[in-house]
Amino acid sequence: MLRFVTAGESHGQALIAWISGLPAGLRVDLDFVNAELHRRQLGYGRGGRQQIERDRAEAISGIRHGQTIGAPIALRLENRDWQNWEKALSVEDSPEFVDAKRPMTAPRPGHADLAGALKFNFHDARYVLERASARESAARTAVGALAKLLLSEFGIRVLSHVVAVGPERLDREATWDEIAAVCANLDSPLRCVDRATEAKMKAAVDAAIRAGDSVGGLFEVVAHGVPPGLGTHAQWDEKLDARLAAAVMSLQAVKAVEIGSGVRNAALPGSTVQDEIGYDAAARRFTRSSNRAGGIEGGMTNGEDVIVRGYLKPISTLRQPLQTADLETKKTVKAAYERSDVCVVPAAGVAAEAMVAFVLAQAFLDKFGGDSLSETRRNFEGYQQQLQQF
Ligand code: EPS
Repeated sequence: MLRFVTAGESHGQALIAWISGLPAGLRVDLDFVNAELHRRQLGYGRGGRQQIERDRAEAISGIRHGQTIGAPIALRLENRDWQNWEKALSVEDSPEFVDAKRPMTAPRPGHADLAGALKFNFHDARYVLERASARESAARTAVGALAKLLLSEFGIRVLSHVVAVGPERLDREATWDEIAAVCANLDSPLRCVDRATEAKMKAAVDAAIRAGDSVGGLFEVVAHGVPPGLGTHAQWDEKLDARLAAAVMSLQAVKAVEIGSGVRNAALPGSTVQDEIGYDAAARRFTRSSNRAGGIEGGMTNGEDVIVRGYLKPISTLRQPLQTADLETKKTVKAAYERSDVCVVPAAGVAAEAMVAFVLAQAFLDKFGGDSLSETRRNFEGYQQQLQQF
């Protein structure tokens, strides 16, 4: 069973990811993992933190001589900012550090601050916000890179692009080649496939910066080369669309998830939203005239690209803060402001690629199994033959 958990606080010593269930014999290129971490750090509208961090994953178990060994993998990502927080967040309750604490008692509307303070009975939201921070998505990105390495052994790639920032929106579909090209271009400010739209998106970020505000948006994750038959229609909690939605929804600031053009389809006649079926005799495969289903029908992949969209609320840390109530005095005050991002849509897209890749890798191993990669490959090839002979 493929699974992972993470540990770590935004300004603590490090982020940790623990991954179990990858087959033995998978080549692990840590440069690829680190390149993914770098991609997550990019994007126009990020805060000062990304100038401090140089995210890199160190493997401390489960990978030997460049490959997985069938043992749990632990990854460690150092927080460079820790050196500025060692006293404020010291592990020991040392009296000499009492004054160094940085309590936060003015909860930001929209952040985990108030709900977490009530739940854990803290009159200081510091511990809550430290763990709730989207910094945690760096650990997930490292996990997702391992999932991508597994998937790429079978010709599956997972990438993303930005469809909307604030009110500015790409008004057409992007092709796989366009998405691959914009992902390869690390200088692209917002990873949008259309230059003119991207310029408008950038202006929307600038306007938010000027106003002390923040902007949300929409990213689209696309998995290319996915075979039909991952996931199942048989049980609610095994349906692949449900698992993908939960995985992407679990990312910080994501408030809605869409598969394919699900949201738009709801308003259209049934005859106009399905993807008609054909057959390519030469390639011996079924074809589709469109992909509005986002590659999933009945909770199973259908052989088309898997398309998952995530809608991000504008992040809740505002330089012009909203009204809140102090956790101690209960008096009306302005919400706390800490250094923050103004726009995180491209970064969230990279973290969402990781989540989609992980869920697809899970579904892939559910179907093909294998304790070693060669065993997984045998099972996969047998299925490919079955599809060819169908
Ligand atoms: C983040 C690091 C954090 C935040 C952001 C995500 O760094 P810091 O709080 O030190 O500036 O920029 O987290 C949030 C948006 C949030 O609301 O907590 C990162 O590495 O992605």
